[in-house]
Amino acid sequence: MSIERGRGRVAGLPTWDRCAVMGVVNVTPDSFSDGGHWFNTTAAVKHGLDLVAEGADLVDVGGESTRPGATRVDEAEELKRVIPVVRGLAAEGVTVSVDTMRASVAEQSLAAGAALVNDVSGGLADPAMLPAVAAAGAPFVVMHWRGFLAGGNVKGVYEDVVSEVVDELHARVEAVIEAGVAADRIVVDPGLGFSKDPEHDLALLAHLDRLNTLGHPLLVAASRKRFLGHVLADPKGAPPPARERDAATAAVSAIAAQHGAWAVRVHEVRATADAVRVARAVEGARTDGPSGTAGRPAAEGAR
Ligand code: PMM
Repeated sequence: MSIERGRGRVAGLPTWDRCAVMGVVNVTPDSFSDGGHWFNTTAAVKHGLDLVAEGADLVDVGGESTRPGATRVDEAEELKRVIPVVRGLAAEGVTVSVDTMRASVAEQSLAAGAALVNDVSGGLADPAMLPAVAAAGAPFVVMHWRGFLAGGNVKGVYEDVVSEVVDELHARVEAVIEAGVAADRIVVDPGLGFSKDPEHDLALLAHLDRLNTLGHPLLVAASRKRFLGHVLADPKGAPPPARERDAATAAVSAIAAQHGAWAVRVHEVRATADAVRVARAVEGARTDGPSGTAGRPAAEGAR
């Protein structure tokens, strides 16, 4: 049970000797798991600082829900939600990531102190995104994405989900590099729940080693997602509500950390902060030498 190729470092970000914890602040009225609770600047900044106090290494700020069926917010509204929160957290010394599909939001967030751009579309939703990220020299999360999910999870047809996600992410990473983003600033993410059914998400988690062959630090974002509701469903098949999926989320965090994930993105930080520390301690107790390639430069070695 070694930590396979993975983890690595992301140029332009701090380094951690274990899987990092990315806490989520959704400044939205409708995000599926925590929407509505942090929908004002002061409360959102306070929530971000609380997540840091609980052990978050980075805080991911988003102003647009990406849940299936959600309608897009307009640009002005997204900017109004996100920028003051990014600025407030960055001013407190927090490493801030901005969760956006819009180049303008990414650019203004970077100017306001964000350190990382997290785009669930991997640069596909806005043609100006990759040039903006490249020009800023910012680290960039490339998530596996098959398009907007208007009308539901309509594009989740796979013959071999793991191979297809790995291949599609590989192609996307090539395009991102081609657009001028430095390879050592690229993080990859399988996009759990995006155009994926529970069995797809579980297959991807069962094969994090295959995702690590992409040669980029890996972000795993399982927090409170539908597949966990499916796993935890009662005998009648009723899933627990999103807020009752945090212990299951922490279990995924431990699995991800053990398999070399660079970071996990979670709404409830405390349990995951413990999980990644336990995974690190167990790794440190190995007697057969250093495991895997934790700490190796990102993007070393192609698939
Ligand atoms: N999932 C959501 C939002 N942002 N970012 C990345 N990189 N990966 C994800 O899987 C992801 C994301 C949706 O979850 P939320 O609305 O509960 O934050």
